[in-house]
Amino acid sequence: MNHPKTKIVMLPYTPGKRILVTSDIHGHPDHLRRVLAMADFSPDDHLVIVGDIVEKGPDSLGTLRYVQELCARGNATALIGNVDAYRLHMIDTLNADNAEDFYRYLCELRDWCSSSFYEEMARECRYSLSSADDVLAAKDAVTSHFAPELDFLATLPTVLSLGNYVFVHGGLQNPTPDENADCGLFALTKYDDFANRTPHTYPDWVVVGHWPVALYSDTVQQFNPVFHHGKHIISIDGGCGIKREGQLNLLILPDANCAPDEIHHISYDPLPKIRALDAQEESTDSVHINWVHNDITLLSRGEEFSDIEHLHTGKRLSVPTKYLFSDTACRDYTDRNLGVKPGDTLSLYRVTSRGCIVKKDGMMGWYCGDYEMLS
Ligand SMILES: [Mn+2]
Repeated sequence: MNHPKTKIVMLPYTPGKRILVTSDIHGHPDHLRRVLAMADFSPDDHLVIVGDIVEKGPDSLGTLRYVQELCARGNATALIGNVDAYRLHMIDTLNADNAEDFYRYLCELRDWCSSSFYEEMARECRYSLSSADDVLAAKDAVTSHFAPELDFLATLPTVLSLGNYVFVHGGLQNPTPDENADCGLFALTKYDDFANRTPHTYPDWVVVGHWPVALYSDTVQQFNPVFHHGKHIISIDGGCGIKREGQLNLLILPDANCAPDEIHHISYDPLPKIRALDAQEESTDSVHINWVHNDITLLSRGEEFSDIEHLHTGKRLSVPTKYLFSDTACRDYTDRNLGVKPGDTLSLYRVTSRGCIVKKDGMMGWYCGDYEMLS
């Protein structure tokens, strides 16, 4: 198997050609098909897939094959993500000493999303995996049968420069693409919290995935692309596969030299849709408990709701008891009431005795009025 290395590529600018950009598909080929159909993706467009193609979803192999097919048509470029690169590394270095750890990891993915990239490949080679020995026994068959797919993944570029934009999964360590040629692959693909941590304002706008956009706010829980104007960064990871309420985002650039304010986006999530029948006022103040700051003190535990204090903001609030990981940590939650008009379409996430937790135009929150199901 090829070892993925940092690779910087450039594509020529074609005036008037739309550039569609997505990232972090994580084993959800149907999400990708849906957003491309919504955008009327055609041979006249160029699609950029900004890494993390496999894992954390139900169909990694199907996603990889679909991405290969799109790239083979000549109007798509896929970049490697940290999860893609790390999975290749794990498969390549799988041996008797680490097979137990590898098997434990596959079991975690089975619990989380019922599948994993390695298990899907092993299954196609007629291996079922119920122990570390099984994992090891499948390795030769998997790596030889899937050599074309694994090589495709391993040889994907890391950074793409196109018109006024640069694309990379995690972030750029240095201002211009070429100055990153000597950076290690993981320095560019696993740049956590890039928009906060980088000291640079980039000469060309940098489009990244990797760090779910929802992590950028302590007040609102939202999944749409975020434009960091001060640093010239666009973060697009809508949390597909990582957050159950997440979405796959697709940026649409009318042209690779367009201004950032000409970019728009569409997104897809599979949540059921409802039509609101009542109006609701939007909160003026809200908190977003997110994964980076999810420490809490449990004040009182109830059957459906529990009272907590969120340590990062000091705010006391009531959360669904199911959201508590433990007495000291809570999953992602917002107490925001969304502004809703009768007739608005909402994605329905959770129904409670106090109202529904929904998403409207990428923003999560409560809706407590009446509604009808649309799907
Ligand atoms: Mn990633």
